[in-house]
Amino acid sequence: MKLYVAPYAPNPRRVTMFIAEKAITDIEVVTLNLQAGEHRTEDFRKKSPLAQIPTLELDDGRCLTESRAICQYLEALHPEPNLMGRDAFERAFIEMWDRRMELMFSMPLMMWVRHGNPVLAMLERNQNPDVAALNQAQAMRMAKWLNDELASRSWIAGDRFTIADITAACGMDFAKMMKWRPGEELPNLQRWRDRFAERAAGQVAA
Ligand SMILES: N[C@@H](CCC(=O)N[C@@H](CS)C(=O)NCC(=O)O)C(=O)O
Repeated sequence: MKLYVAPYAPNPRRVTMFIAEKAITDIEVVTLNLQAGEHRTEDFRKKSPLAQIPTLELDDGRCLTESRAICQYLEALHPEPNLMGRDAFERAFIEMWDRRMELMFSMPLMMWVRHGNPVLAMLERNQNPDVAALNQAQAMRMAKWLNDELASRSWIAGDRFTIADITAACGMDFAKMMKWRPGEELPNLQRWRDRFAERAAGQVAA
């Protein structure tokens, strides 16, 4: 199988962190240059019609996009260590947290960066400072809430590491491009990120 990624791109990193936690070694990683538009070629659109990465290409040529769908596929192929839940309740509980982290935390952080950092103007062609500000405010509200949640547990979805931690960390690390980190203002969130750094997923470069 081949996984298409790009440096600094948070959604592909969600999958490479997932792969690192599972210690999967048989996936070839192919790095695209987004600045050069390598994901927008006619050839690549046959694999990923929306011209997005990550894209996982199976050995028989079938392709999956959407980072969470790719993770779900890999979880089925490599059930241990479990990152997405074992029984009906736990699977739904982890998905609940993962969706919160994706839609209410990482997405606003990413939109803040995409609309607020001039380096990304070639990807986000209609950069809008108001969109950046709205998303920054939403992300900061969520960061504060998450900081309070993490006062009483080690990981986002409970007492063990899951995909929800990976999803949150990808968004958070991308926001370094806006020079944001939780730091002393949000100490529980910072401690969670420091714990994350000690794991296999924490070794995956941005
Ligand atoms: N919902 C998708 C989002 C994928 C996505 O936005 N990928 C970005 C890189 S992080 C991309 O391909 N951007 C290309 C572009 O904006 O032209 C997922 O989770 O995989």
